[in-house]
Amino acid sequence: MRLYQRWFCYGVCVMSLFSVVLFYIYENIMNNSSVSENHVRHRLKSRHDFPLEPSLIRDINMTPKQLNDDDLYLTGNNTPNSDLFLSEISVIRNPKDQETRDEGYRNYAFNLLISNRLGFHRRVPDTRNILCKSHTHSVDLPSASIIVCFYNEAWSALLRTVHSILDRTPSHLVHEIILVDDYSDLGHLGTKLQAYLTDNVPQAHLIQLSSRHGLIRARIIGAEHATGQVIMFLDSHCEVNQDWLQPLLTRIKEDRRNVAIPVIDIIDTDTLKYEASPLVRGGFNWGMFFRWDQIPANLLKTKDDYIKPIKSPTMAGGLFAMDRQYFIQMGKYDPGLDIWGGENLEISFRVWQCGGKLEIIPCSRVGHLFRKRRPYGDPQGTNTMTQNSLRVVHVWLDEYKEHFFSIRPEARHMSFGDISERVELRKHLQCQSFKWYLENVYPEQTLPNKAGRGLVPKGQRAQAFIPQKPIIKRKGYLYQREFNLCVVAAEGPTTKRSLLKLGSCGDIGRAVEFIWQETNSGALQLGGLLCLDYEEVTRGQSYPKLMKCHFVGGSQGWLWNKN
Ligand code: LR7
Ligand code: MN
Repeated sequence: MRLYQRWFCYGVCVMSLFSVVLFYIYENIMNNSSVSENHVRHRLKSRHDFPLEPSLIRDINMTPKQLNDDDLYLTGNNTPNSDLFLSEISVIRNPKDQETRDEGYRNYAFNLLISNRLGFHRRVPDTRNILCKSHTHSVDLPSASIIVCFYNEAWSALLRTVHSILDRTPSHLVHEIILVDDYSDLGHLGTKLQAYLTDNVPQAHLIQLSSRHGLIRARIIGAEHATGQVIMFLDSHCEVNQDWLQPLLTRIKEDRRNVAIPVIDIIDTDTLKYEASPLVRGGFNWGMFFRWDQIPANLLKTKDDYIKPIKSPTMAGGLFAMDRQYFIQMGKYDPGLDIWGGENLEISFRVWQCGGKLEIIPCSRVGHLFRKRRPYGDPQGTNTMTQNSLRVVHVWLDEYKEHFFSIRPEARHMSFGDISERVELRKHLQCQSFKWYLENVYPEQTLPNKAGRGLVPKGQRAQAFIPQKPIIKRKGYLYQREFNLCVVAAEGPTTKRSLLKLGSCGDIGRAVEFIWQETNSGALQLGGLLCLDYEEVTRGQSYPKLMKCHFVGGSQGWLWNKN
């Protein structure tokens, strides 16, 4: 009996090794299969011979339509989003490059040298869940007026936003692009921009405001000029992803009271790398700051739950689609909100309390440059965020505004202007109480502790989702005893997108890079570095790969199968 068991075990081991070998053979065949793919790959290689000149880079980015295999174009080593490519185009070759880079950080808070060298067109990785990729969209969708407000935005970032829309949106869905210049004082945004748009982007209207309005009133003005059935707001440093608009429009067509929000991917301010964000939703803290929350586990049970609309208590603010008439009927924005901040929570509370819904649409993804500081102030030098928050709490929070004051006692006696019209609007729309909102929309929200400490974040800037601190449940090797092999990273534990293989376990007891940590979110983290992720997809075939950890489950949540 024992002998039988042993032979059985050998059999299983040999079979599994065999399948690993088969898997690699398959990979190799896939990588060398068709003549056209080889041709593309060869061409890419020869065209990317280093050092790269900016003109050449733009040329590469201008020609994606000639390529047959999108995925190949996007997953190679020298694609416009690869580490290698981005580090090559970050090279400073002369004092002028250095100047561009410094000026960029000073005026725009990101790496302008890379942004300029990327040009107006770049392919970005398709970060959608694989289930989204087979969706077909109705041909009969409302078209959108896409509204982009900007103040002193970098030329290349602004025009990459515009061109990404044109490059990746079916043209019949772009009713118009409305650019609202909020009284910028940078030379390139005046007549030069108008001339560029006239020649190259006939769908665009440029509205130049004659004084600084701040992003909220600028958006109201943009929306008042719009004539499309839907309005879609974007920040002026975004890159939209594949089929981003259709899922948003679909949801609004289903019910005009749905306010549809894309997943906001991250464009890194230093490298300009486009990276997928994990699926999270919007919340807030009692200091009236927006924050990202994990999605409650009971909403993400099946595979399909990851692509269905997800109700979100709040929105980050900058990127959303709304039926235009509904936007007007719901009171647009509070025009008393100045320059920056607070309008995101205001519109979130208002929509929920007055009969609408905020939904994050996982199949729609848009990249946003998350800056570490805001590179502009407001003309009066006041703190608009606090004043704006005061207007929001006084109109929408009822008795819960005391929680805000317990954290911000100094705000209690600050002025916030006349809010009577907004109070009237709330009555007119017959909106629910804030208590109703907390109980029905955001039951996960907790009330501040008595001391009220620790709830006001240090900065007031928009942030990408900050990964949770993992709790490690256990650590160990993934060990194959008979052959003394371990599950290891095929390309090493520090290489992003590395696949796995069975390999040497190294120096057992010492080699940290062979140790897997299992966390409370179900993550499997190798060597304390990258996590096993199944979202990344190559040409229709999906294998788990090592990716940056986010510790929110989803594509990095693993279960043990006892068998
Ligand atoms: O006075 C101004 N006039 C403007 O037109 C100030 C800004 N703007 C423009 C600006 O050029 C940009 O296009 O308004 C847009 C937003 O300003 P950012 O990019 O400085 O804001 P942000 O990305 O730091 O801030 C987030 O929160 C803001 C609160 O008022 C707005 O809602 C932003 O749109 C919002 N951005 C996002 O939601 C993107 C995801 C960020 C997160 C989390
Ligand atoms: Mn922004």
